[in-house]
Amino acid sequence: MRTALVLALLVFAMPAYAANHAVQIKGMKFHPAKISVAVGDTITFKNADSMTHTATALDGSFDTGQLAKGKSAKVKISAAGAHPFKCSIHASMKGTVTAK
Ligand SMILES: [Cu+2]
Repeated sequence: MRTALVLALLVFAMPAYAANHAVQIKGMKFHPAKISVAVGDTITFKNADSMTHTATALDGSFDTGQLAKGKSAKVKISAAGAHPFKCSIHASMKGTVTAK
């Protein structure tokens, strides 16, 4: 009984339709720079540049940390709304994740 309840809660908490989106960092830019997602989706940022970058939300909702050349990080978008982000090393690198 208890196991069934726990399983039911797990299924409820992790919808099967959560999607992963890919953003490439190349040429000091995010590709794409504007990403539309559903709340609960994940985004994988991959750094294809030779220098280190980050993807850091201005509202603190996500942060890849420092990504060296060839590294990637997956972040989860948990809140609805627009989340502007930037590279914390290069202020000119900007983008926006919009979640609904
Ligand atoms: Cu950068």
